[in-house]
Amino acid sequence: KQQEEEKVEVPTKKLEKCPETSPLLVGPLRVEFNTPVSLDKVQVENPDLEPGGRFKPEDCVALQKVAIIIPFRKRDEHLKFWLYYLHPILKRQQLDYGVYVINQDSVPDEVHPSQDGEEVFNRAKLLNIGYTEALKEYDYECFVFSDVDLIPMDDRNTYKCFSQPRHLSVSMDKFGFRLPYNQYFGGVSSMSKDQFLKINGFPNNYWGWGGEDDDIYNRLSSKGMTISRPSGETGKCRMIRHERDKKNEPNPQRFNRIKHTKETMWKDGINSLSYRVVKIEKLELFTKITVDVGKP
Ligand code: UDH
Ligand code: NGS
Repeated sequence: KQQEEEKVEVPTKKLEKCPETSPLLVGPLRVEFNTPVSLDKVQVENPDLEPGGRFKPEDCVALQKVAIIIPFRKRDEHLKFWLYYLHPILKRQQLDYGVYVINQDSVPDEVHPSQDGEEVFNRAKLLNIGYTEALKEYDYECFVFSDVDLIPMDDRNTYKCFSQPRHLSVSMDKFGFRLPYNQYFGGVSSMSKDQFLKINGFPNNYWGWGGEDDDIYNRLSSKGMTISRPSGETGKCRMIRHERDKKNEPNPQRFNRIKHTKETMWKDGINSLSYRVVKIEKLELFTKITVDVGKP
């Protein structure tokens, strides 16, 4: 009788920690982008997600709480593939996770209507914003920063954090499944809150394409951290082919900027981040945060 009453008072049974390696993993995956996917299909296939694209395993306590941050503007087709492939993978990895799409706002511009008033894209600043906004919502301990067009080809490439900052997209199809150079830190990476704060987050002043990932690498290595990576086999991934985006032209200042990371990183980072949230949408498959990042 007494036991029964206790059960009523404590409705959730005490769960064990999830195992270090998820038993649900299947290894190599088929990844292709020939057949478009619809958000409806992805929703039907993932009925177990909480609003805003949140998930946690039902029968064990996830080892990490992970916020996945995606820098974004006008890549809806890519995002559909990303959601289609990644949700099932992340669930099999038994993570307690949420997906945050940080959408750089496009303000209609009366003077140049054809350009849709777009400002230059700023990937690293969007990532800083994602870190900040995700933490307002949940006590995340790990942050995965992922381009929208990169899909892992093996679910053993766990989207979590390690004792050193992790580079996950180590073996991309477009580079012949090799690293383009040893210090390459672009594509998909992960960092614990501590690791991220140790480097004052990411630079906010890389407008346009290139160099911001090298700046992040410089920050990490100047603080004595090393890069952790999966094997070339586990780290295989495919990039969705695309043309260069408008308003994300190569940044001519990038070479000069990455030479001075050590001096600039304490002035420019999470401690100097400023932006304006335009809209937060809790969609079924992800949380979309539209932001005004300002201009160069
Ligand atoms: N991104 C957007 N919208 C943009 C620009 C960038 O969502 O307009 C995001 C997206 O998550 C993307 C990431 O920022 O995956 C990195 O930007 P990128 O895809 O432009 O970088 P990448 O190095 O491509 O993949 C560079 C241009 C390649 C041109 C190849 C022409 N064949
Ligand atoms: C380097 C860029 C990185 C970029 C990498 C791969 O040259 O930002 O190429 O680019 N660094 C500089 O320009 C300083 S990719 O082949 O994916 O277009 O991530």
